Amino acid sequence: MKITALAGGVGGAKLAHGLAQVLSPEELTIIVNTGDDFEHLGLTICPDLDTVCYTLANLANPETGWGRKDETWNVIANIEKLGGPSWFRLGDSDFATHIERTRRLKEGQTLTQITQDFCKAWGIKHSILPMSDSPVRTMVNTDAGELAFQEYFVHRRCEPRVKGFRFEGVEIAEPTVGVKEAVESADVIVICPSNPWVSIDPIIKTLTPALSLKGRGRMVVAVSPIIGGKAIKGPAAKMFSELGIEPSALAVAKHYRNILDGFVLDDVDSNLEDEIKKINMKTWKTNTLMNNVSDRTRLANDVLHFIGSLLT
Ligand code: FO1
Repeated sequence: MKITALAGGVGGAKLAHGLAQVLSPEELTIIVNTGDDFEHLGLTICPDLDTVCYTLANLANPETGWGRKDETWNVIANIEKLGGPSWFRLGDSDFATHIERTRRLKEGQTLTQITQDFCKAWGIKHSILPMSDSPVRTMVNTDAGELAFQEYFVHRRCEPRVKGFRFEGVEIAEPTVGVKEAVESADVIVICPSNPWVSIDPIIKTLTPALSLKGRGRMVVAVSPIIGGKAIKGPAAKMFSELGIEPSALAVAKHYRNILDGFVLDDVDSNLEDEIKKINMKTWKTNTLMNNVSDRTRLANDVLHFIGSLLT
């Protein structure tokens, strides 16, 4: 069975890592959001792509989920001393990734090629694909005006009230040949527990309408990033509230209602199961918290059991 996972940053990376523990590189491909990418300090930074790669390579910082473990901070400290921008915390080892990626992009290599080479260098066996080689930039419409994603997320700490989102460049961005192949050959698409608005929607909007996530018997299954009305990490719950939707696993299921066959929710949300079933999807309840690597593998196995039950 072939599975293609769609992932954003930290939460998505954890499930992708779990899936990579139990599925071979032939069985699993991971497509990653690049809507969070931005140009900073003259470098192209791809936070979600790097988070997924570092996580699968066991190089990720266990405290933050993003950036590198055992990191040092000399470059950013010296940039700060010189009066440069230091609000986006780039570590010394992480800097090397951005410098080398930017050099290769300027040479004309694609983000897909570069990511493939980096994965090889970091010992990652599974394919990790950026959703597109063309830039797509998530813009957040807020009460403080329209903000580029990292400006909203990191610099302004998600404080402005969200009114909506725009994905700049999405109309012209094409899914890559690898992404098309990964979707078309997949038996199941797994939407990882990432923010639906700013991590998964940019992927879905870039892939469709050129590609249909469903189709030819392909199923789509999502894991809720919201547990007990709260996001495990990040502003997903705050975004739902500010957009006038009560944050819950049910709200996530409704968000994806046109594409989902199955939905994985946390045990603490069992009271929502009947409502979710009413919107025409199968459900699976489990502990969706991923505090360590064995949790990731356990959840991945649970998702695979659920998929197995949907296929029979
Ligand atoms: N997130 C923060 O909250 N503060 C940071 O200073 C920060 C730096 C950073 C550096 C490299 C990287 O790959 C990610 C980084 N992130 C940081 C995380 C990132 O901006 C967000 O988690 C994602 O874009 C949302 O998925």
